[in-house]
Amino acid sequence: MNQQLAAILPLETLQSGGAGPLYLKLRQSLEEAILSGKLKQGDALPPERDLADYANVSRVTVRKAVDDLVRDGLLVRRHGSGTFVVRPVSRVEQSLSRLTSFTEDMVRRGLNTRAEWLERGLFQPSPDEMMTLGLAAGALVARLGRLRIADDMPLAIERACVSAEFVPDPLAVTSSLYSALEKKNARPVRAVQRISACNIKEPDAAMLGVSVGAAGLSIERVSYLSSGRVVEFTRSLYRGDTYDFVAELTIPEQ
Ligand code: 16G
Repeated sequence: MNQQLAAILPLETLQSGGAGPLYLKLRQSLEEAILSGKLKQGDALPPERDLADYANVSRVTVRKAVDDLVRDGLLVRRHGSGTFVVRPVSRVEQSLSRLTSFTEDMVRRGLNTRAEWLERGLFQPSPDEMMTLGLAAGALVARLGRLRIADDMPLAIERACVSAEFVPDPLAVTSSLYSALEKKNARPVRAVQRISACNIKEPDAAMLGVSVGAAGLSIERVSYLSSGRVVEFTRSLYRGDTYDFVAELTIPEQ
């Protein structure tokens, strides 16, 4: 364990720097290890006890350094499983005036996307889905729930519902929902989006790799075909530390 720790936190760095609180030195060394990639996204931090023994400091000092890094979003504590490294994120700017898909947005930024499927199939619609999608009695709804990941960073959890008429075989949707809709001539041309602030709870926090209570954006998008018919009703949860939604404002014509 000591050899492993020495590779991550060289003792010289920890002991250098003259006076100053011990926890700050430890915090700095840990931060350096994360930013330089010695500790990678998803890596578990060695147990507090081992860190305290290795650095010859008290466990209270270790806890204080770790608390600081959790607060700054570089580490996340998972109940019962330990403390893990979160890669520092560069924020994504998302225009609020263009109706684009997640895949298109990420491709434009040169990021690779993938999804972990949480739900994908045809279901009896809930009263909410029936009303929003304007489904006739007996019609089915396709539900597509995904954890959306860009360059290995989980960014959002999206749960889309679409009438089965437009997505009759949800298992055939392997990447972009919008390109699947396009093939059916049902790509939306207009959408209304509602964004509200929230604190991310479990199990979503674990999936997104953030601390419980971290800031999130809860988004509902209702998208329409040119005929005025609703084609998509999607509820998403975005990480608050990765997204800036940007809207262009103009003076209304007199
Ligand atoms: C975006 C939309 C979501 C849509 C998805 C399609 C927001 C908040 N949400 O993530 O409503 O279903 O794109 O993406 O922008 P896809 O074509 O890559 O599956």
